[in-house]
Amino acid sequence: MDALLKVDTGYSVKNRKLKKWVQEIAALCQPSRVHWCDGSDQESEWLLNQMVENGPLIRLNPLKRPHSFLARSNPSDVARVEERTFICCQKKEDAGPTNNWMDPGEAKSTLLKLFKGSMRGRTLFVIPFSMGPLGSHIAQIGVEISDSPYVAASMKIMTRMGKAVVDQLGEHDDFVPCLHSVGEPIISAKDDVSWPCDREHLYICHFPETKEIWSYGSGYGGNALLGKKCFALRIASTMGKREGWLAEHMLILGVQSPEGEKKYVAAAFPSACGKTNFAMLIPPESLGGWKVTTIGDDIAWIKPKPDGTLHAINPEAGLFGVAPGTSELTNPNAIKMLKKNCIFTNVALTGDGDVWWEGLTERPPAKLFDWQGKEWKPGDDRKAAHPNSRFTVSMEQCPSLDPEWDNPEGVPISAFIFGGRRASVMPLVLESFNWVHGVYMAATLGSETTAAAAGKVGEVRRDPMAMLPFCGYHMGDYFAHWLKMGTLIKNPPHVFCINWFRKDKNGDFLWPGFGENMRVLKWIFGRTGGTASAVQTPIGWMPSYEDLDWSGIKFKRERFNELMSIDNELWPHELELHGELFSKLAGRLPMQLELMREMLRLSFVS
Ligand code: O2Y
Ligand code: MN
Repeated sequence: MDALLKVDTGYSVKNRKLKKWVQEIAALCQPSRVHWCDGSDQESEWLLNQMVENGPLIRLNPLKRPHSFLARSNPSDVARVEERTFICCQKKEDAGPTNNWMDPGEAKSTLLKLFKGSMRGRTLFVIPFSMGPLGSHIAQIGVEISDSPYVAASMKIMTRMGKAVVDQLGEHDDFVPCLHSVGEPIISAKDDVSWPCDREHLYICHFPETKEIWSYGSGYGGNALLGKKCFALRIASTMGKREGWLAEHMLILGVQSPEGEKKYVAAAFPSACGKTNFAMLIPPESLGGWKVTTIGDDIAWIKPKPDGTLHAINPEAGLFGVAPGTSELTNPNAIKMLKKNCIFTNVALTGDGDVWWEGLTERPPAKLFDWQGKEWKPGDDRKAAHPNSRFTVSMEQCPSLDPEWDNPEGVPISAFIFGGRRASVMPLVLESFNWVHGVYMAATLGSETTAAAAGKVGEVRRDPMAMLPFCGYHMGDYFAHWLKMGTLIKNPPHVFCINWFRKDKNGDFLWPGFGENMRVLKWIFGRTGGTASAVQTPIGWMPSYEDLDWSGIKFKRERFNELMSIDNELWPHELELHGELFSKLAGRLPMQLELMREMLRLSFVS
């Protein structure tokens, strides 16, 4: 390594593979300094202070929002970029038709040219992190190299990060190297900008066969915090397939009955369908003492135990939640969680140094600075906060945090819930007939696109298991893996589909949602214990009006019937659409799913 390069280890690193990799990357990227993150609070202060001094952070008013910060990104670097996300495996067909593919050799030679000298003038941060409780048999270790202090500070919140991870790794070779550069070297002092990025050469590349991640050009969220979508979903899903476990885009929550019986469920919803709200649900008091506790809001790693049960951990240690729409009404626990120690990104700034976003209050403050720092007033024809603006906050600040959230053994899963946003067709709740049918329901999950998502508004996008952008291999093989998992477990969890978003003919939502979702969760809880009744329909088991607990609200039977109705004309069309997804996967689609579609189709033939 260059003798002039300042290396700030601060602690001893024995791992030869890790040291060698860091040296090679430093030689390639040519940073001015190398800093090995220790994960301490002092280090975090140092990172945050330097970002307040040089951008991109603004310190918020400590009286309003203690120890919290606002980051403003480059206006072109505001979200995950699916078009520039690649699975780089040897054979294109192993990535499947739902992923972008690049040949690994070609990806590396393209990216090596970009990484060469990409960190000039910057500090290279070595960020050791554990996905999952340190030392858990379900957890995995990664090391991210990044030239972004925003990434280093965020990884401290989002993962278990620092020296303890290097100690845990010892001399083992088993870590996932995650290389990241924002791609904007500082050649002379005037070149530095507060949010560097290189949108013209954006690549988020995953190498599942060698378990590596290379990300270039973006400093935002899922593109840059590589422990999250890149490792914990895309790479981990391929590891799970090889090793017999599941890496899923699922929240995990605990449900406790008034009698003290506790169960855990894992739920998958596509992005922007209210996962964080559901993970922190506050049950209505009228239901009499039900409690919901939170293990995680986005990702679950799920492994079979020798006794045939499935146990899950949340591999993350923080939330990177979407701000717009989060309010005292929709998610009071999140509002409490955000009172201090947060990094907000691309929300609006109030005149008195606090944050605001659409939906936080019924009426916006009279004067704001929008997410780009421009003056903004109510009635202006643009949003004050970016629709994908975010908060980064530690799980430990969650008021509904489950006492088992950090248990290295994970928690036992009694039910899987899959949900999309559907104005019609899908009833409020549905239980599968069996595991294969459950996998079918999950595989054909669809959701209508919103303004924030890709596609025309209202178009149904098939999002199998809510994993469309996150499965690191062929979707047909992924379905086969789910089917196989059912055979490895003694009592597979019950599988449910939910839809909070069904509308009436006037376009109004039929279901109140939020805390009232507890009524559905209570039925699901009862079904897993064999205490709740259901009626059989052509598409699964459903509650009758009497099977849901209506204490404390007036919800008319006719409205319930509309919410649960199965339209004999829409369903055959829906099954045709499932067929469109399946034909894309032809050749690798498990036969059981095609047979299940045929069986469902026949039940609608009169
Ligand atoms: O746009 C981004 O980079 C964030 S995307 C995200 C963040 C947290 C949880 N889920 C998601 C998602 O897209 O599913
Ligand atoms: Mn997500």
